[in-house]
Amino acid sequence: MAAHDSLKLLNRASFVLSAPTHHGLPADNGSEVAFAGRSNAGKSSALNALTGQSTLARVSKTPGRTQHLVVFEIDPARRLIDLPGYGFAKVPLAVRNAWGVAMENYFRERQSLRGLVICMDIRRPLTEFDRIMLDFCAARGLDCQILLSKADKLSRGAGLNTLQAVRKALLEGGLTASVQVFSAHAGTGVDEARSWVVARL
Ligand SMILES: Nc1nc2c(ncn2[C@@H]2O[C@H](COP(=O)(O)OP(=O)(O)O)[C@@H](O)[C@H]2O)c(=O)[nH]1
Ligand SMILES: [Mg+2]
Repeated sequence: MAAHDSLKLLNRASFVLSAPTHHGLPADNGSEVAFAGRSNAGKSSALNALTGQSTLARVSKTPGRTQHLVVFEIDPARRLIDLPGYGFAKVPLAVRNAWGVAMENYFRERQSLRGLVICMDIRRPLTEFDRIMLDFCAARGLDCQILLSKADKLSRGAGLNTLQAVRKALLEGGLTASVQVFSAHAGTGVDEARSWVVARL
């Protein structure tokens, strides 16, 4: 699909509901792509950039707020799912455990899940929680795209070095996720990420 058509499709996304577990999600048919990331990694900004809607996902300056799965519907058969941010110290341990259980169940049981996008701040990629998400994907053979976000914070050369380092780490870990640089602010990699998402919907 041409870049313009990918944007046109994703631009239709609108908020439907949020739910604490996957049991509250819409019926498990059609296809959906989920978005994960450490709190403050730039996930909401990425969702806004991909959909071409500046206010779709709330861009929060206070990390760790969203503890629900948030559903954006493109049409009755296609959805984007904003997963709760993880790994933020101010979230109580009990909530973090509930997070782990909710995520594991979602990844294990959700038939319509076609791909996962993981946002990682390019200055701090592959945290412990990122690796847990990658393991969930590996466990069910789910396609995964890593966005090395906020790439505008690094020089182009430093960004490309991180890209190579992350690819190498994935290979060494036997993981098959694909990786790209991304900046919601500068628009870097937005077309590439859009086509990855649309190809899985
Ligand atoms: N420099 C820069 N900052 C970003 C970018 N994307 C997000 N941010 C900032 O990072 C912070 C967290 O962004 P947000 O999208 O709310 O992250 P989330 O918690 O993962 O949903 C905000 O202050 C954003 O303005 C980017 O591409 N470049
Ligand atoms: Mg957010």
